[in-house]
Amino acid sequence: MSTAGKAIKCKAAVLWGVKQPFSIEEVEVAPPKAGEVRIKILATGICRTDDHPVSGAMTTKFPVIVGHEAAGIVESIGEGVTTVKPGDKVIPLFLPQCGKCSSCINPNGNLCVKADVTGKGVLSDGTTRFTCKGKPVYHFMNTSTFSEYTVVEESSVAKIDAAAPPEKVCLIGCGFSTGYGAAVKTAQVTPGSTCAVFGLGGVGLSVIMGCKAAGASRIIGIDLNKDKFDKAKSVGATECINPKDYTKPINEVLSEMTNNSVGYTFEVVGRLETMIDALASCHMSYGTSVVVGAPPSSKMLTYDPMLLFTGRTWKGCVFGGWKSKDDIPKLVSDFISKKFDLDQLITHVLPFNKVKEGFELLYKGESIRSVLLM
Ligand code: PAD
Ligand code: ZN
Ligand code: ZN
Repeated sequence: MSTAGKAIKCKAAVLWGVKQPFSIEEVEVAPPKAGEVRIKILATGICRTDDHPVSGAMTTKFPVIVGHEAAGIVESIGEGVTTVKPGDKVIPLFLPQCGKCSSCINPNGNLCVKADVTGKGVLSDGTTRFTCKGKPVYHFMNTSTFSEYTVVEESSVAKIDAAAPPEKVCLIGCGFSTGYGAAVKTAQVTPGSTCAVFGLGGVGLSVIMGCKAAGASRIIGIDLNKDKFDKAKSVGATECINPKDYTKPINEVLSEMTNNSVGYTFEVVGRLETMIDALASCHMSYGTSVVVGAPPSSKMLTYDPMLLFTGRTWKGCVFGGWKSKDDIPKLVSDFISKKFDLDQLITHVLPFNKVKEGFELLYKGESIRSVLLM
């Protein structure tokens, strides 16, 4: 029996407040309104950004359904939707691409005005499509994929190759593309260059994969957890260091290690201190540093402007600089044609109801990416 046009009751991981545990609840998912798409989620990865509403690092309305790195199948569409149809395999886009705003129109922009950067938690008409125990439940980053069904706007969904394995390509919805794009698109790492990557989680390892693909000859991984080093080396790091092993500032350590030749640095932790460390670690005259880690909400940072005056370039990117709706289908095709490997990033595969265990693995530093199967 078709579910189109009707509310669907299904399981979702609901967060009722800051520092509360995920609670698997029965939720009601309303049918998509005009311009919206209801998706049956098949697989969803756990990204550090999903923890930010839990820890309070990111402002969100509660109750909320987080999750933003997923793959699924279109269940039904609202009036006027033309770019996807029921049965299409898709990736929800936490960074939408409306195609009309100034970022979307400019070839170098990607931060679409439709992105929910302030944590509004509602769709364009100001309401939510989820209810639980009679209360509205808010959306997260236009996606809310920790649910068997979700509703997104047409600008927040990309059709992908039907042959793509959802339990792998879900990573293209965030972590992989964010890191890989930061290297190949935002920094535009050049062949033969030296790169340093601060933070060796799923996103940092994807930066390393991007640096390698761009032909960097030296890629130095930096993390406080040395258990991350083997994996970093297997995806392309040429060496790894732990700042705790040195008394000198890390920029001096890197400068000595490389005869002062670090062309590109990437902050993939999300801490103010490492943002400055990464900036100071790239070459004073020709270096480029990219902020990839999500900055903590409402925190300011002070730095010596001499770091920029001398010639460094300081950049940031959301979703690796990709235009989501255009570029995700291409990245999925590149994965299918084996241009990169996602298996290295997936350390755990768990059933959806083990979402809490998935986060425990992230907190203990034991996982790179855990993928939840619905
Ligand atoms: P993760 O928690 O799996 O990895 C972070 C790594 O940083 C861990 O290995 C830590 O041990 C390491 N670390 C912690 N403190 C330090 C330190 N002081 N020095 C060096 N290493 C340290 O996270 P992730 O890889 O899923 O995400 C990384 C960041 O990227 C995080 O802030 C997340 O919110 C952000 C992100 N941004 C975007 C975007 O579009 N810009 C997308 C996805 C994720
Ligand atoms: Zn993410
Ligand atoms: Zn736009």
